[in-house]
Amino acid sequence: MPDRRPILYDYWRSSAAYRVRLALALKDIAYDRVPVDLVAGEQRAPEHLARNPQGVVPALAIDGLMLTQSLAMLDYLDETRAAVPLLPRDPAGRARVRAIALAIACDIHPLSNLAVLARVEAISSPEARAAWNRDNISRGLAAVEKLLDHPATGRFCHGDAPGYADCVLIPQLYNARRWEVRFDHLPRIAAVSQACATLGVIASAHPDNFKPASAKTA
Ligand SMILES: N[C@@H](CCC(=O)N[C@@H](CS)C(=O)NCC(=O)O)C(=O)O
Repeated sequence: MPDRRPILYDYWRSSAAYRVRLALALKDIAYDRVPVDLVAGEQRAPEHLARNPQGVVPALAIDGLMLTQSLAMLDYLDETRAAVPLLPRDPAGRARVRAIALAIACDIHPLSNLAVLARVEAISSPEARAAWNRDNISRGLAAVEKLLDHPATGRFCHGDAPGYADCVLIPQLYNARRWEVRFDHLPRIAAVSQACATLGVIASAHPDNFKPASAKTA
């Protein structure tokens, strides 16, 4: 059994880090948290680049390893901590759940990254940046809604317990609200969001719980 608590290098508003906070919470894994202030540029400091050469959060120190990439962390946690499985047991179910997660993590989220949005603004305007990001999130969530139109969807993305895909969807919905992108017209996503909102374990990972007193943003 591992003898040291994992350390999550985290930023309160990072949706990639929020995925890992959710997975740790669902699996009831105690961990320590080290904030990396993305607004202050701490992700590009040498000490963080030594943890994550991509200069992003999260990074997870666990079992003597330093993991990068949030979905790799979810997989590692599921493979090494069997209690409360995040992924279904059957290959077809796992493929489905990973497809939902990847549709968000690979196809929606990267276009909303801080560095990408800053570049969009630099070559256009703050208004164009917001419109472009809102359009990206809206179109991406509409596709996820179609993926959820499936018999395996239950109260949550896959069945009646929260798991891997919910760990990725919930942070993306946080981002959607932040950018005033509505999803109440997407009934399956709205239902999963409501089901998640009833669970204290999911609420425990919410960014507001980790917002530093110094944060200027709402
Ligand atoms: N695919 C990566 C994405 C990580 C990522 O993009 N993190 C963002 C926050 S959500 C970040 O640290 N951005 C810093 C920057 O753009 O400078 C993962 O899932 O871990």
